[in-house]
Amino acid sequence: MSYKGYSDFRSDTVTRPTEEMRKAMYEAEVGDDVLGDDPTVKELEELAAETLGKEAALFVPSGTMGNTIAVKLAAGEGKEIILEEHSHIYNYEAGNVSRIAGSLPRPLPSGHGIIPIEKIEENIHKSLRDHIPETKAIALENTHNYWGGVPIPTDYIEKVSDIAKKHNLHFHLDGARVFNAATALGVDVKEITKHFDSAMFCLSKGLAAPVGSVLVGTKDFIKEARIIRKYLGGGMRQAGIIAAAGIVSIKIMTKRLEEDHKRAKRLAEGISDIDDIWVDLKRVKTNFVMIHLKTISSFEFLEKLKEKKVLALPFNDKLVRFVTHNDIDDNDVSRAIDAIHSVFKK
Ligand code: TLP
Repeated sequence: MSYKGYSDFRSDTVTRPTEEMRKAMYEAEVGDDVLGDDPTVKELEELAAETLGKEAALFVPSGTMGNTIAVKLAAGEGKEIILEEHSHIYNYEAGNVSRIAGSLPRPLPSGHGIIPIEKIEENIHKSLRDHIPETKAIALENTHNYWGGVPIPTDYIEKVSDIAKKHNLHFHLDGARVFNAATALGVDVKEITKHFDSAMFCLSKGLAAPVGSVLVGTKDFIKEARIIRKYLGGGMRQAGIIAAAGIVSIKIMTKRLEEDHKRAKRLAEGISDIDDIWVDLKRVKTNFVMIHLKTISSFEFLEKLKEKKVLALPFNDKLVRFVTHNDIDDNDVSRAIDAIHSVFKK
């Protein structure tokens, strides 16, 4: 289902709203949500809280805002939060972890998103003296973007949760694509989120809504989060118009993600015989395909693909990401496989 003639694999954020979403948006009952009057936003928040098994939820304009609010509440000014070194919160959220939340990130190396448990425990700092910032929170990312959309197994999450409980730390999930993780792991999303104190997920990624993310947690946590959203400028008025699309995302779009995962697998397998690139097939478990280029730069590769009407995203000079989503069909995958083969044809 190419758009303007392009098969767009840059991200699952490029999706256009579905027909059901457009209809729901058109018909949405709305009110001023800053005054607490929008019934559609309330419905979305209740649905999100129930789906993720938490007491309450807050509709926010972006995943970045959801994570920023969570870090500010979970760690806060002058306190540490343990993160994976390639996490989105640490690397790709404009420095908000310190700029806005005022916290000190403690980035730890991992094997494909899994920080060794003992490394986490070693890095928990108690404020023994005035000059040592105390650790207050741990965050995980699931699926993990940088590591190729890999799902983080629930038994590992449980172990980290035990450590968080033992040391009285807040445990936050950057679950921008947590429904992809649940689909890949074959579990209800609650089996993932039940281990966390708070979680953020995006409606505007694989779930195809035009705007928005949701932060979930306890009633008290969300009450505080609402105040921070307001002073960050995230209070939205007749937001039911966009929340209506988010309801469709949760009710319908969460059920179709396996399709995206199968297409990603097909794409990866379809190019795995090309000598000039390397794809780690065993890590293609959700909707991402990471292509390591051996012989040309990402820039050169992407220019050539663009001529064939295929778009993808450079991660670095030799690494390119392809993401499947609701606006990518089997023809787009075939076109991408052919285009990639044609780039390296001898
Ligand atoms: N990720 C985007 C870009 O930032 C790269 C993408 O195309 O993948 N957490 C994770 C794990 C994310 O991948 C993203 C967005 C966010 C948070 C932030 O969400 P938004 O863009 O809504 O602020």
